[in-house]
Amino acid sequence: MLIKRTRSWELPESLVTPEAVFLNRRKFLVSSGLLMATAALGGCEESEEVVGLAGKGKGAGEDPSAARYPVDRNEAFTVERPMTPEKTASSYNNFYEFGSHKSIASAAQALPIRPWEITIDGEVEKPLTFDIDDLLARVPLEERLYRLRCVEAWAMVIPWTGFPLKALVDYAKPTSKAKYLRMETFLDPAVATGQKQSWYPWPYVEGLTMAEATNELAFMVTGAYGKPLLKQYGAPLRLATPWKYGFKSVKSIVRFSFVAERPVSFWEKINPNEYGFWANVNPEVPHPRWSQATERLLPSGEVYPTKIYNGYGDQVAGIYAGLTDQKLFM
Ligand SMILES: Nc1nc2c(c(=O)[nH]1)N[C@H]1C(S)=C(S)[C@@H](COP(=O)(O)O)O[C@H]1N2
Ligand SMILES: [Mo]
Repeated sequence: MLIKRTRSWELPESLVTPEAVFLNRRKFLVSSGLLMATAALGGCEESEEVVGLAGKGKGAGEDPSAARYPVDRNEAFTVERPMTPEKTASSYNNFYEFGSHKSIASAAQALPIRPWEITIDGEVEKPLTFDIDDLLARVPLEERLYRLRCVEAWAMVIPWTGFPLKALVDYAKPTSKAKYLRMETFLDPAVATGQKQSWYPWPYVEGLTMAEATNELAFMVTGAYGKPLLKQYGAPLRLATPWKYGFKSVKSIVRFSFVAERPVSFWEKINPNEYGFWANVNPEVPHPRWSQATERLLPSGEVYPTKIYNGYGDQVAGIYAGLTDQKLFM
């Protein structure tokens, strides 16, 4: 099916509010009969397919937030290294829900990312549940170039789109009892076959202290490479904490819980001797089974010395002053 589009909803960001983008897009769908077709099909997955036929292409086109991308880069967050090609970043992933190897991108396409409800609960003034598109329609987005350093000693440089996690914390209104933020990935073994492996403690859980969660570097990611997040990156919402090993950057989040007790994360449950709560990058603290002194930048494999806090010490070292009794680097 070929559809001629007027593209009135693709006006530059500066000329329209996000809400107007959505309304115009809806109008477009009605006038072309697509919305009725979608309604008749009755499901979100079908509507993704219908929109995909309108020519946006796989990945970007199926996502109702596509019209918000690309956004301006915040040049305050940049990296003195070459950006990883999109082809590499989108085909070499850790996402154990879809397999314990790096080639999970095609398996991850089974994840339905609409509707996507997010719950905020625990020590907050009022628990909330909202839809990802309600959030995306309201929150200002920016692009940041961030390092990504996996505990396995490979590294990338990725242009993430998103917003500071602090904005979500402020919106949630945590009480004074909240000491940690616990984040949880979806649980759906029917689509994520890795979750059928019952020896893993599903769902994937990660946590930050409130000081970490409200640090300017802690970033909620909604997109990458100028497009809505592809499923393999953890669509529609994942974390980026670039001063920590990559496993802290939990994917496909459905729940944010403000809690008094330190959460035990997925990898910490599996092997507390190798993966701790803090997981800050440090060249001088080896993993029990390998050195962290250097890292391989993908795809070239070029070897660079690892930097303390992955090069972000100026922004985050202050968080850890006084925490001398903690294993901050594992
Ligand atoms: N839910 C979930 N989140 C996850 C993982 C995972 O397996 N499941 N892997 C982590 C690890 S080890 C890394 S290095 C990064 C990888 O992110 P990327 O695939 O976007 O590069 O995601 C992290 N977040
Ligand atoms: Mo990782």
